[in-house]
Amino acid sequence: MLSRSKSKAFCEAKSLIKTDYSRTKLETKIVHLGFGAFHRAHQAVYTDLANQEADPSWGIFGINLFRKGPLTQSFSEQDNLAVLIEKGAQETTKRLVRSFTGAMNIDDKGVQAALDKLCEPQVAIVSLTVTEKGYCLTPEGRINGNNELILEDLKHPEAPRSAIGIICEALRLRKTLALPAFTVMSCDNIPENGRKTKTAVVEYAELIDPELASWIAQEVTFPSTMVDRIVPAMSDASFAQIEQETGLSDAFGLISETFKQWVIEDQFCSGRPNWHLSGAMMVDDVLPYEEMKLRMLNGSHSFLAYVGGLCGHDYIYQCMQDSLLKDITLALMINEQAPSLSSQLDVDLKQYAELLIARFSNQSIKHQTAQIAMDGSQKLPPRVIDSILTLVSKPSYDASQAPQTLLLLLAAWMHFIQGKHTADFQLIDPEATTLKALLAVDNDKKCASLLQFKAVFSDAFMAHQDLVQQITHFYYAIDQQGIRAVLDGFVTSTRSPK
Ligand code: NAI
Ligand code: CS2
Repeated sequence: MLSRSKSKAFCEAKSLIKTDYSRTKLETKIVHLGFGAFHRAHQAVYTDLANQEADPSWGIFGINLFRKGPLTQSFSEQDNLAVLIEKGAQETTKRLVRSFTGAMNIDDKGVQAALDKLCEPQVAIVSLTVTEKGYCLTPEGRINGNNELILEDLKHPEAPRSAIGIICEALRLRKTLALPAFTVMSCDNIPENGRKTKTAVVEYAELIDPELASWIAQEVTFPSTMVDRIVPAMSDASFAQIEQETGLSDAFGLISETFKQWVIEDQFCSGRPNWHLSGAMMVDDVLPYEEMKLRMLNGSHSFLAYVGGLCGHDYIYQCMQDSLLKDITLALMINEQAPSLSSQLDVDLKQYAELLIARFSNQSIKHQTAQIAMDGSQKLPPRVIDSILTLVSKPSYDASQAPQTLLLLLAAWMHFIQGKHTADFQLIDPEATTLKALLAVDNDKKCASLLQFKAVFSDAFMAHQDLVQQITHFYYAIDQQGIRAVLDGFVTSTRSPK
């Protein structure tokens, strides 16, 4: 039942900026898998603003694959409206996001309800923010036939649990029903996210029905995207802040930074919203943007999560108040990540790095280092290992120029996952069992043992003995002297940014 008073309060709240197109025109043309914080503060906003400019029919229905709770009912009770507060260093914008048509948890409603939604004829796009692990890929970017969810889905593909299995089954049903295909658009922080999603879906389909796999390969488009906006997980304090700043209580409310960026490969087999009118860049090749953002922004985030976390910083903005960490982070971006980028964009990378430091310094954004530290096994290869391997493969590389900060990051991660820096540590990583098994050795063997973890330390990486020695050196330096002493000595050997 729709609670009129709640949606009325949302619509009448004077403090909120609102689009004013008629929501009766909204149709569920986008189904989003992974109805988490990021999607609701990023793609949903671009879609809301695009609807305002032209063709307000692009509604989004959100589906959570693994989350229990009264979501479906409580979201509809507020007429599928949500508050978003955008905070810059000085300025604040409070908006109402109006582009949703509904939402559900599969754990509450069952997978058939999700498949029914995906098979509505007008659905044109299925987008995803299911975290890196949600794609069930091997480190080489192929479908992981040993992944628990994939193994289960292959036993009964008509009742899938993985995002890949659900997309494939929905496409199979649409093919059978002679409905048009939909575009599958990943919005996760994965390099070449479109190409990788296509590989996952097509390779999974091949295991079930090779003819379906060919149909998908021909009919479905998988655009790559670069997505950017810092949207921390909500806490009791941030929900209370929304209530205090707007007078509205919203279990779906969010606080994000003001900055947002979206670069999209323009390949949509069944149409798309007018995102180009709401600030998204439609391009032929997203890879240079993805690489720049993943290595410079996300790589620095991971550095701050592990090194900052070991230093005792709970939030990213606190890391930026630590002038040594801030200087090293800027040097990491300019001296190590920027030279690792494979193609040049018309972007001043020094200015880009400085903008990132300013964004990280925003004290209104309570982004926990512990949140970014999660799932390191998935995040380190594209953010750190790929950069290192690019740098060492350059003809001009000599071992005296090893990317020290990236190697320190890896050594810090090896300590971080042991949790000695904090009382209530929980290792959150899809590879936690393997990592814990590798750590179940005597203290003096832990470093060598973790270096056998192939998902991060690939054969290509381990072939560089100088890198392995440097990580080992940093590992023992942190062990014996503590992270602070290592950082103090470290800055003198870091070239200052040019
Ligand atoms: P969140 O925790 O609010 O939501 C995560 C969503 O992923 C939930 O719906 C959850 O049910 C789903 N999920 C988790 N594991 C899954 C699996 N194995 N299979 C299918 N679904 C799964 O997180 P948030 O903030 O929405 O971030 C999600 C992703 O969005 C990130 O991992 C990242 O790739 C991307 N992103 C996030 C940004 C941020 O600042 N929060 C910014 C840029 C990208
Ligand atoms: C972060 C990202 O959680 C993480 O790993 O690095 O979610 C980061 O906040 C976004 O990519 C910013 O766009």
